[in-house]
Amino acid sequence: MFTVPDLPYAYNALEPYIDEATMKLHHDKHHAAYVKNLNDALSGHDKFLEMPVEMVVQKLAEVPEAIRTKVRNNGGGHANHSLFWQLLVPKKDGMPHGEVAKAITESFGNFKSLQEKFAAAAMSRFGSGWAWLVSEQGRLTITDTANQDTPLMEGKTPILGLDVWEHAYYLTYQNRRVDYIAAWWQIVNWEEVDRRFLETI
Ligand code: MN3
Repeated sequence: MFTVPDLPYAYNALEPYIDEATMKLHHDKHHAAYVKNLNDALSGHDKFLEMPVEMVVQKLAEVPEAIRTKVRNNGGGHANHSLFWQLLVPKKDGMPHGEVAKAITESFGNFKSLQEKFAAAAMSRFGSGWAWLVSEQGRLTITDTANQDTPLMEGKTPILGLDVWEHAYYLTYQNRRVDYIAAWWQIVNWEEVDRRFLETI
């Protein structure tokens, strides 16, 4: 059985960048629904219920076809949101540091260039999905996925991800996804990004 992890901070800790009502809805309703639907879909499939969700989404080909789409959508939703909460932190300096900061300079020239390319991916994702920073043995690339798909499904390791479903930002930012993206940079947990980056090299 899968469970919704607690947030590592208070619901209002990310204000004014992400508001308390959005965090409550997003964590307690949206994320909880993915977990419930995943458990329902995998009921009786103990092999998958005992795996970490990150492994389930890497083994979709082994999931019975009748439930595969449900597991893809809801397993992806659970994996993505579990990661997303950890990648946020009450505002610090908003700058990458550590080894990942060096890798950003190597891969993109500078942090601003990464931000521009990442925002372009997040803005061009039509409808619902995610933008990602992926590390392949230390080489950083930007990608985006539809719905609740994750780079894990392609054997890649996401070290930073941004939820661009409207439920992630609509209460504060309405249709202004670009403003949400700009605000989100202020609360990225770069220590956690660096920790995940170090595991890929
Ligand atoms: Mn979401």
